[in-house]
Amino acid sequence: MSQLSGTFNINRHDALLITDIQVDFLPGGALPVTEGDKIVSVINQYVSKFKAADAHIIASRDWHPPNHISFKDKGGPWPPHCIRDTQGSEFSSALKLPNPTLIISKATDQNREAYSAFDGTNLANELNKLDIKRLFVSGLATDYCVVNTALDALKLGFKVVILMDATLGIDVQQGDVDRAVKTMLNHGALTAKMKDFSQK
Ligand code: VGL
Ligand code: ZN
Repeated sequence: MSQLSGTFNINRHDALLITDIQVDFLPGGALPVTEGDKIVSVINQYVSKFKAADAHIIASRDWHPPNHISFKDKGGPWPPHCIRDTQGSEFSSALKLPNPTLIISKATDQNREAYSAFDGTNLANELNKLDIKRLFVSGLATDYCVVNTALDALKLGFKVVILMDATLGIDVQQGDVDRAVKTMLNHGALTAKMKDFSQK
């Protein structure tokens, strides 16, 4: 057998974290990530793989109140987006979330920005309850939610693998995404693509 593939064997101590695959972050939405829709089918493939290996599926969502501090009219950097319980905050209809999926809502306080899925949520507790040791991170946006979530996970002692074919970023400044990836690697994250998983 070739050793060139199958680097990662997924098990029940692993979780696939699907970051913010919401209508507003996809083409046509309020804060679209260019080609963000292209990774949704890849994420669906990862979901199948992780399900088959008895691993956990977690989906985060940006879940802002109507006057969130990050919105331009409140002095923040972003157009209004992902306002809770609106169409823009819904998960993409192309995303195939299985049952059960653990849903983590973040940045829910009007006066506080929170890019990390750990910030102000019970994600760390949930991971510990489920005995999850390693997070495979996918979704949007590499240079905001993904990097902040990954760094918090590493700080908390979880292993982190960034799924490079299943994440995309905004690149407000050219190079932001590359810098975010370097930062995650410097803090101990690994990267992987579909070919790095065993085919079983
Ligand atoms: C995000 C910009 C604004 C993210 C959230 O989840 O990456 N980016 N709000
Ligand atoms: Zn936001």
